[in-house]
Amino acid sequence: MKFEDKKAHQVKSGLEPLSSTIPDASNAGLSPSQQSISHYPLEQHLAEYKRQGFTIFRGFLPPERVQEIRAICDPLFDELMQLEHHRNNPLARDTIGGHDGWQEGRQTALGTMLMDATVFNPSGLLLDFTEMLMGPSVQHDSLQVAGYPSVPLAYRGIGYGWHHDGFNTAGTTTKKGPKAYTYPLACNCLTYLQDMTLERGPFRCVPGSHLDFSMQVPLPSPDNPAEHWSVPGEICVDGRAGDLVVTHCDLLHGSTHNTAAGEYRYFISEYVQQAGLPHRDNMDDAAWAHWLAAARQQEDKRILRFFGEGKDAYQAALEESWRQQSARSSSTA
Ligand SMILES: O=C(O)CCC(=O)C(=O)O
Repeated sequence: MKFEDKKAHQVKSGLEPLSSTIPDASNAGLSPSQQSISHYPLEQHLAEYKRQGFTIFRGFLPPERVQEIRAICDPLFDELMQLEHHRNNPLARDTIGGHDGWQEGRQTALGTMLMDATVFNPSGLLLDFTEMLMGPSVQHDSLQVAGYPSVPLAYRGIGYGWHHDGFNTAGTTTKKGPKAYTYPLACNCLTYLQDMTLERGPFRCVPGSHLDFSMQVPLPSPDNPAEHWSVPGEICVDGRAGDLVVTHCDLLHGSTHNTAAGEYRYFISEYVQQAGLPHRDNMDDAAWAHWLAAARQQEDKRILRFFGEGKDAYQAALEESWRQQSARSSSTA
């Protein structure tokens, strides 16, 4: 199939406001700063997340914060896009931070700003919600900002880059068919920095694919090259500037090409995982060293745990329960 014919496989329903599938409910239980972000309680976000494999928190970042971040990222991505590998592949995205770290000069300040905007957001939502998803022991894995260059208009509305995220179970079995809900070992907290119109390239996913082992990443073929994938059941998510989308690592998801002329497509990715798993970022990164130092001083177990330190009551209780279980099984052996 030629690229032109592929357009017939684009998402038919366009941008679907997924949050409207959740009935209105009292936002009792949310703190005042959380209430300005969500109109329903965290339990309902959790129910939505379990059903769909993701949930959206509208207006997680205020517009001035979004602008501040974009004003810093624009020149940084201008420089990155000059690099040789972009000349050879003008469709490719690039990232700042993540496994390369935030140590380098002016990027450290950006890393601090992004950590402040997301994990240390005044609403506290990111930590509260990821703890709800994975139990109270969550830790940082990787923080980065991804930027996608604008590509020719012929790519408008075309999805690509389908994948499951790190620590998914989908890639570790040959099973097909329904899968019971299991809590994520990791989840991506994606904060969008633009209104994700079809031109700018909305987040794409197959809702419910985290509950189905049949939902595998489509393989590229000469008829279906990697940059033009489309997947049955896919939808576009109508993310707006400042919205936070939290995904399950088993959700099949991807991107849409950015065809907004002269604009980068951006998002912040804060990848959060179960404490104790191998993590990609350096926990001592200069960009968040002051939070770690303050947590050590104040013996703030939650933040110490988030940065990979600190044995607390929760871990001690797990170890005690493990000890009791092993004692029981050896006495019955
Ligand atoms: O491009 C997007 O909107 C999603 C990004 C993504 O899938 C990822 O960073 O894992």
